[in-house]
Order: sequence, then structure tokens, then C-alpha cells
Amino acid sequence: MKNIGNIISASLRHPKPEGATFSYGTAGFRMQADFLDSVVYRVGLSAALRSRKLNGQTVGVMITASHNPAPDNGIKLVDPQGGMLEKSWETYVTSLANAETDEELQKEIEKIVKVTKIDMQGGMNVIYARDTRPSGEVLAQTLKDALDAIGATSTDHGVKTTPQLHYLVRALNTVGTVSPYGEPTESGYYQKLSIAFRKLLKEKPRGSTVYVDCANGVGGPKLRELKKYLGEECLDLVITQDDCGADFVKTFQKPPPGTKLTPLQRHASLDGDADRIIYYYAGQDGSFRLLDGDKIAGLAAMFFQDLVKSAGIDLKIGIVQTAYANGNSTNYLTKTLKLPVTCVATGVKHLHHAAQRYDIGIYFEANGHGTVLFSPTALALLETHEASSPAQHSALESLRGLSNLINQTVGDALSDLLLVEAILASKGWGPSEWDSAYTDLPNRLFKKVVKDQSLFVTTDAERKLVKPEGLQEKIDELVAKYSDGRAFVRASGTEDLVRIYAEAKTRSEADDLGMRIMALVS
Ligand code: 16G
Ligand code: MG
Repeated sequence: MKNIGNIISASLRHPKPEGATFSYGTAGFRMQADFLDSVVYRVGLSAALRSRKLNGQTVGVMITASHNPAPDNGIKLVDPQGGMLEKSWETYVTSLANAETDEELQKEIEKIVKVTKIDMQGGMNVIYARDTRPSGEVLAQTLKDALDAIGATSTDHGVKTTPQLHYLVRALNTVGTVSPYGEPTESGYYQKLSIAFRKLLKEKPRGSTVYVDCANGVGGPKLRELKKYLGEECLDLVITQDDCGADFVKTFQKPPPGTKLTPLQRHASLDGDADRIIYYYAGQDGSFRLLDGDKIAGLAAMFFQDLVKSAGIDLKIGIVQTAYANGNSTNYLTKTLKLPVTCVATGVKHLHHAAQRYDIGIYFEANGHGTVLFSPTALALLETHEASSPAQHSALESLRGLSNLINQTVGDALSDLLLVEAILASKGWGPSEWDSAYTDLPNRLFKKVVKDQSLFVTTDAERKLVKPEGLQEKIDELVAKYSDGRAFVRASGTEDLVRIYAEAKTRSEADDLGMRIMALVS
């Protein structure tokens, strides 16, 4: 490889911390920013190799640690179609990140080139962006160091939300093709979303307000930008920057401290890199109500089912959830709407993959990560189908609009916000009508620091433990004692601990079940 000398000499400036082991987790590498330098350098090399493997198509790199504390950071790769890095490549990236010496690094690079049969003659294109974390700027420099050393063409897109970077990657790779994804710029992204949203609202003024807390992250400035494109008459957005965000609201089931809820007023919280959103509101009686990812999935499923029926077309709708989905949300989808539901392991990449099996695949994690995917067949049908009545025409137009409004590369808080708002506007609903589809089963989430989280091995989409031996039987025995009881234990993919989820018919039963399993795990 002709640039190997450059790669190794630049690598001297980014030495690997001795003995450290890095793993490509649920959403890439994530840790205290101080330890990330060598990882970022090597991810840069991997991105370039991946691009070369795919004939120079543009690959994306995002520097973010999502909702983790400010001193953390992370890095992940985006494949040319805008989705997450293909699974088999996670191993290669990990082997580069863990090469102990520069000689080993060279060997690993040469091995990847050989094993994946990369023809090194030709260009490599990589774009990158970061969220607003203070450590992002220096890490972006390191990334550039790697891309320069290996000889890749690269563009720094500065501060972006994670889904914006995914959008840019897909848009860049589809310029001039039969299905261009959109103009490959940040303003192209806002234009695509806002034009679709205004069309869906049929330019009708919405006249009500939604309060959005952007978790002190990159969502704040970007939502402010999007707001300019939307126009006040379409949607009145009040943007706040609380420190907590979606994770706090979901975990503690209360509004961010300092946020006062007026009954029936819509509120939403994003996370740090704006790929996750949840809604909440106060009921007429002032009680706190959560409208999480499951509720968004339910709303979207109901809406898409109606539209597909009204449009008179045959498209198979399916929903993908994880074990964290509330039992009653699954009941609503399967028993009330009678739609197929698949359960997969935690992490956007697993849901995304499973959702691609449907014509319209709706996927949401309870924590608010999610989107809706239209298969190529579905898109073609929407394009060509001729309506035989004004009602069919209108439903088809709405489906077309939604396919543009929804970011199909990855879950996107800004796009999901507009999706929810478009559905509510179309139904003339407030949050309580939306909420009335079903009532969540009371549930509790615990975390437990253990000596070695790798001892906890799961199966059946993380719903059952195979190791430690005997533990699952004990959990089953406990669960059987509670009405509508369900519980599972899994190792976190982003933190060094074990998570415990329990739900049951009443609040006290859910608490009790969770606490007992916590004691078992200890
Ligand atoms: C990451 C995942 C998210 C998942 C969460 C689970 C992406 C973009 N993000 O944030 O989907 O819900 O991890 O974390 O894939 P845990 O393994 O610590 O429970
Ligand atoms: Mg995130």
C-alpha cells in the first residue's frame, strides 16, 4: 500500500493507550473523550478503506456520544446508503482500534485489504461531522489526520445532528441517480423536510404550540434553523435547552426540572445528537403522561394503516420493537390494529434491518429512537399508482409526502417531531386523544453495576438469559407470581453495567418485581 509510510508516521502522533481494549458497541465506540484519540485515528483509516471497498462511494463518520455525560465522546461509521456500518465490518474496525503497536496496525490494515479484496487503485471519499461536545473539535482534527495520511478526500461538515450526517451521506451518494435523496447540504435537508411538512398540512395554519427541550445538544441550533424554513404559521415551536433531555424524562417519568406543564400542552425532549425524541404532557388532572417511542410507533401505525386502506393499495405494514416495548403497546399493535410485530435486540441497527423486510416498516425503541422505512417497491407503487377517487388521491398524496418527511436513513428527532405533528394536525388531535389508544403497563427500569457484565448472555431478542446458569429459571418463577408480569435482564451495550426491566399490572407490583430481580442479580 503506497501510503502506509504516511499512515504509520501520522499514527505516532496518536498512540494507543497501552493494554486498552476497545469495542464497537451498540452505537460505535463510546468512552471518556481523553481515551478516544487513537480510536478516532484508526476509525478514520477504516472509513477510507470502507469507501475504497465500495468503489469510492462516500462514507460518513459521526463524532458524538449521544446522551452520555459531557466529558464522554464517541465515534461511529455511516455506510453509503445512509445506514449504519455493515455488521461484518465492525470486526475490521475493532481490529484496527485494538492493534497494540504500529507494526500490528500495518499488518491489520494489510489483512483487511486482502481479506475483503480491496483494490487500492482509486479514490476514497469520507465526510464527517460532530455534535456540540467540547472535545469534538480536537477529535475531528485527529480524524482528518488519518484521512490525509491514507490519501482520502474528506469534507468536514462541522456541527451536525447525527441524522443530518446520515442524510448527507445518502444524498451525496445518490446525486444524479434515478432516486436522488435530496440536495446534499444542510439547507437541502431543511428544505426537504419543510416542503413535505407544509404539503402534508396543506398549508393550513396549525395554530398550536409544541415546546421542545433540546437537551443542551446540537438539536437546539438545528431545530432553530428548521423553524425558519417551516414558518410560524405551520407550527409554533418553542425551543428550550434543558440539561436533561429524553433520557431523563423517559427514565424518571417526569418533566425536566424547571419545566412547568400546562394541562394538555404538548412537550417533547430530544437527546444530545438529536436522533431520539419523546413527547409528554400533563393530563386534565395535572398528572404527568409520557408519550414515548412506543406511543409514537402506535400513532404512526394507526395512521399508515388508515392511509394505505384509503389509498386502495396493497402494502404490507409491520412494526419492529425491542424487549423494552411496553406490553400494552404490543397488544395494541397486534390485537387492536392486527399488524405484525417483530421483536429484535436493542440498538437502532437491529431495528432498522428488521424493518426493511416490510413495505412500510415502522420501528421505534421505547426510548424514542426510530423512524419509518418505505421499501423500493412501496416507493415505486406510490409513484405510479393512479387514484380512482378524490379520497384515494388525497391518501396517496399524504403517503408520498410522508415518505419525504421521514428521514429514512436513521431515526431522526427533528423529522419524527414533524411526523407526529403532521399526524396530530391531520386528525385534529391533542396529546390526550393520541394517548387514549392504550394505557401503558406500569414498569420499572433498574441498573446494577456488576463485576463482569459479560457473564450475562441473552437469547430470544434479549428477553431471556442463557447465562449465568439458573438465573433465568429464578426470574421466570418470580414473574409468574405477578399479573401481567414480564421482566428481563441484559448487559448494557453502552455502559459497564446490567439493566433490569420489569412490568406488571399495578405500579406496586412492577416495583416489587423489579426490586426482587435486582436482588437476584446481586
Ligand atoms: C444506543 C443505541 C440505542 C439503544 C441504546 C441502548 C443507536 C444509535 N443507539 O444509544 O438504540 O437503545 O444504545 O443502550 O443505536 P444500552 O445498551 O446501554 O441499554
Ligand atoms: Mg442519540
